[in-house]
Formats: sequence, structure tokens, C-alpha cells
Amino acid sequence: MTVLIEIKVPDIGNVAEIDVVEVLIQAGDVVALEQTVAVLETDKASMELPSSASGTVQQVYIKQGDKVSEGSLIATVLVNVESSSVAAPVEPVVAPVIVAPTTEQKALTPVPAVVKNSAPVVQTDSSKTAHASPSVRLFARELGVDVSRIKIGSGRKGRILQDDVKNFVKKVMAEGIVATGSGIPSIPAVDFSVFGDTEIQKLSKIKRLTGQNLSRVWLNLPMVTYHDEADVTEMEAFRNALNANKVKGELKITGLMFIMKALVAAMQQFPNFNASLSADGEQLILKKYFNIGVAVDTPKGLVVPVLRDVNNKTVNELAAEIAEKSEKARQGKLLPADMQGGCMTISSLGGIGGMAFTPIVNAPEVAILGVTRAKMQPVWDGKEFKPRLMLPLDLTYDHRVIDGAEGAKFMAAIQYYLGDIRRLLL
Ligand code: CAO
Repeated sequence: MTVLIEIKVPDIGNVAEIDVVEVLIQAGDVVALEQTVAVLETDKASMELPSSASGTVQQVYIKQGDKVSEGSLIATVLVNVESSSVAAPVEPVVAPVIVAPTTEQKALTPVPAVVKNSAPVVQTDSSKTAHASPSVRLFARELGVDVSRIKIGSGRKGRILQDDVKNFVKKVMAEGIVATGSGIPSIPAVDFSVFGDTEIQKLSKIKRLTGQNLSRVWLNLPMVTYHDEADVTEMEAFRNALNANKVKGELKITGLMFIMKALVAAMQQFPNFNASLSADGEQLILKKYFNIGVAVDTPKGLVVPVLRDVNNKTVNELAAEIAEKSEKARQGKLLPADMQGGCMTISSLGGIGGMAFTPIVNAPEVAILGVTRAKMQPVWDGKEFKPRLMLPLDLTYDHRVIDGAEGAKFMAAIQYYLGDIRRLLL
């Protein structure tokens, strides 16, 4: 025989109009005796309402956001009286609530619950004082999530709901993928709005992809950056002369075109710089072509178009190609093929400034050349100080492929070619 049992809000101590913050059952669910069917909340306490019968839920009379009082009908449960049990009205289970911070009171303060016949539970474990119902905490525990790491939930007054736990797990999983399973703990989430006004902006696709790639490189490559300067006084004089006597149609020459040529000449001398490690790290793949990537700053982030066969191109051809590719990059019109096949990358901040920086290798390439702003400096020539234009260079290399001495010799070769670019003709 079956009977219909009504589950009602029990005596909760003269508190009227309590908010329903979670409804955990729906019609058709099978509930067990004392299973939590809903979570109610006042300003001071959160309470789980247990089922007073075991059976099949026939109808649910409340929804999230409703207000209820003692005696309000929550649900009806169809009970098989031969096999099931019905309990005397049960006291709700009370948990402390953390009141959302006011602007003055920036710290989170646990407020003990005061409900008739129920002693407040004072908890010091941060996972227990999180603003979440016991059922959500149980759910989080089952997934191995410490709820205190979810600072603010999406429920009323920042209450942590089951969906917040799921989203937290998704986020941690995504970060794990970026970190390629390195096991490095993620940076904890912080609710910055506690400290002042904030605005959320979605990262551009370029920034997200570049970020993932840079993190991967940072974690996988043992990198060393070697700094030095090249004397580009004569090169600059030649460049200025070229720009002053341009014939129609010729583009302005910047130092970058000469740096590309000098870099390729050094790569021809030191083939390890024109190589990539095989994925298993057991072999070095030496390349017989000389394609150079140039980092271009665009409104949507950093992109690296690749100029092919730089060894076979003139300085004027390189100037035209850099102008074309950097313009395409800034308009977001580069195709994937325009950014593939690089052997080494140049990252030039010289148009902006700087004394030195530590560029990150654009793996699977094994080295990158950073350039900052050339400056006139007094240089001692053995007899006197002479004003010379000195160009700072930063060479970062993958130390698994390049050793320190080879890095220093490679830099010396670049200095040699930039010091007198006529040597590029020899
Ligand atoms: N020292 C002194 N002056 C320099 C210089 C240097 N190292 N490099 C460039 N300049 C000068 C140029 O001669 C030019 O001066 P004039 O207009 O008087 O002739 C001016 O600075 C602007 O140069 P530019 O930056 O437009 O041209 P470029 O050929 O040197 O560089 C490009 C082209 C596409 C590399 C550059 O525009 C760019 O996007 N740079 C940023 C790259 C970047 O973001 N790297 C960081 C990556 S790591 O996050």
C-alpha cells in the first residue's frame, strides 16, 4: 500500500520568510529518509531541509528564490508503507553562513547560526567556513575540491553552488592542459573586486594562443640569455646615406634589415643555431634554408610572420617584405602559412626603446635574437674615448642544443658583421 506524505518546513524558531536557495529534488526522484531536499537561508543561517520520508517525489512546491515559513509545503512523497519509513518531523541541519563583504568590511566574517534547538557549528577549517551548503561541500569533497578555493559563488550573496564547483574543476583541468601536466600548482583565483572597481576583458585569441605557447616553452626549454652590444656606427652612416638617396619606389631601410642579414651569416657559420630538436629530444634536425621570423606588435597581440630565404634576398627586398607582412599582421590578415617554417626569430623593440630584455625562444626553434635601442656611447679605442653608436643585442638559446661558448661565439659573429656590413659580401 502507498501513502502520500507531505514534507513541510518544520519549526525553525519564529523566523518567517526564509529564502529557498537550492532545491535538490524534482518530481520522480527517489529520496531517502533524511536526505536533503532543499537549502534554506536567512541572513544569519543556512539550513538543509531533510526529507521526513523515503519514497518517490510526486510533486515539488517550491523553487529557488521562493520564501517559505514554518509549515510551508515543500514536496509530496509517495511512500510504500510496507517497505519504507516515515520519520517524525526533523530539525533542519544548520550551517554557519559567511556574510558577503560590505565595502567597509572587506574581510569575510563567519556569522554563527542561531536557530531554535540547534547549536551553531563553529568551524575553523577554511573549507568548512566557505559559503556553501553541506550538500555542495559533499559534492566538492567527492571531486577532491577544497571549496575554500572558490572564493565567491554565483548564488545569492556569493553562495557557492554545485555549478561553481563544476566550473572550478573545468578551469583547473584547462590550466592543467596548458601546463602540459607539469604538476605545477596553479595561481590561486583572487576576487579583485574586494579591493576596488574592476572590469573584465576577454583576452584576444592571439593572446590566448601566444600565452599557451609561451608557457609551454617556458616549462620545456632550459633557456639562457646572453647580452652584448654591436658597434653599428658605420652601418648607421650607410643606412642614412641609403635613405637620403632613395630612388623612387624604394622603401626606408631600418637597422632590422641588416640585422637579418648579419644573423643569417652567423647561422651559416654556426649551423646549430639553424636547427630544431626532434620531439623525443634525441636528434638535432639541421636546416639548409634560412627563414627568419620577425615579431610584430599588433593591437591584438604579438605575431611572428616569417620571411623566407633571407640569404637570397637583398636589403631592399627585405624592407619591402617587412613592410608588407607587418602591415598584414596589424590588419589581422596573415595566413597560418605566413607564420610557419621559421629557423630563428628576431624580436626588435629598438623602435620603442630599452637597454636589454630576455626574449623567449620561439620553439621548436633553438634561439631568438632580441634587439633594443641603439645609443651613442663613449667607447675606449686604446688611446681615447670615441663616440660610437652601440646596439644592444640579447641572444636567448635552448641550452640543450647550444652551449655557452657557442652562444658567445655566435654573438661575436653577429657583432663582426654588423660592425662592418661589407663583410657580408665576402
Ligand atoms: N635603435 C634605434 N632606433 C631604432 C632601432 C634600434 N634598435 N630599431 C628601430 N629604430 C628606429 C627606426 O630606424 C625608425 O626610426 P625612423 O622612423 O627615424 O627611421 C623607428 O625606430 C621605428 O622603427 P620600426 O620599429 O617601425 O621599424 P623596424 O624595422 O625597426 O621594426 C617591426 C619593424 C615590425 C619589427 C616593429 O615595427 C615592431 O612591431 N616591433 C615590436 C616587436 C615586438 O613587440 N617584440 C616584442 C616581442 S616579445 O614580447
